[in-house]
Amino acid sequence: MQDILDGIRQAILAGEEEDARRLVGDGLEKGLEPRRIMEGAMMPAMEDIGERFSRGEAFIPELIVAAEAMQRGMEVLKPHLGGPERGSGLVLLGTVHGDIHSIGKNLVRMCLEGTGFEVVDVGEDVKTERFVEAYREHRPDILGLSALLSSTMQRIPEVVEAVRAEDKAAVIMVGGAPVTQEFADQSGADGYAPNAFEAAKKARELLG
Ligand code: B12
Repeated sequence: MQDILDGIRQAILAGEEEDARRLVGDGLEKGLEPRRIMEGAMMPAMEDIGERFSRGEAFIPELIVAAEAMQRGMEVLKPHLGGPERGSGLVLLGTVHGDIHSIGKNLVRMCLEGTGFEVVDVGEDVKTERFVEAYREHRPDILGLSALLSSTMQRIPEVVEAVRAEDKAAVIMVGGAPVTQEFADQSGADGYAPNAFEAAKKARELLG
């Protein structure tokens, strides 16, 4: 099994979309748990490429092809993340203004959908006013905010405040690589989760 995990990791790093898709399928067929594929191969690949980028050994085009290979693998994984429950609640989800990172948010969406939540995904680079408008329109049970840059995470408290002005009782969950429990608390959010699996658990917990 380790060879399949290594293969998936290599395929994502090299931006080989077809290999990523095929190997994720092979792993599932051979009985690998979706969570193990995610945490043992796909997420480490993105961490690797991120570290190479920080060291100046990888550049934006490599990040983009790796991200695309990751998305292809995720498409294969998605139907296998499903749980039997339905009707858990509605989550409005988006990445904050100035931030175009989508992979983590999409993964959170998949895990929420897989565990019975309905998700309205407002996309990336979402202005604070747009979050408020969408909140007013959909009246979700939970608002989920994603931020991947230390600069854009500063938008989180702003969105929390604006949405709470619309609805004092809004339940807000936040996440993204630079976001911590401490930052979530300081921002006035109700919940934080470090990854998509924990996000689905946290959403359930927040709704009691
Ligand atoms: C892929 C990538 C890109 C791709 C994004 C493609 C896409 N469609 O998403 C591209 C090439 C476009 C990109 C661009 C940039 N990037 Co970039 N990128 C990454 C990279 C390599 C991986 C991110 C990722 O997808 N991770 C995998 C997912 C699964 O993990 P995740 O996003 O953390 O999400 C998980 C959790 O955080 C959590 N979560 C996420 N959202 C939410 C929401 C809720 C509600 C909850 C509960 C949980 C939760 O669950 C998720 C799933 O488990 C990271 C490095 C890294 N290791 O993170 C850099 C990184 C985030 N990028 C970085 C930078 C600097 C940039 C650029 C500024 C580069 C540039 N000079 O142009 C631009 C910014 C563009 C912009 N305005 O947003 C830096 C950020 C540094 C910082 N702390 O501010 C990083 C850390 C790289 C580095 N080491 O320097 N990037």
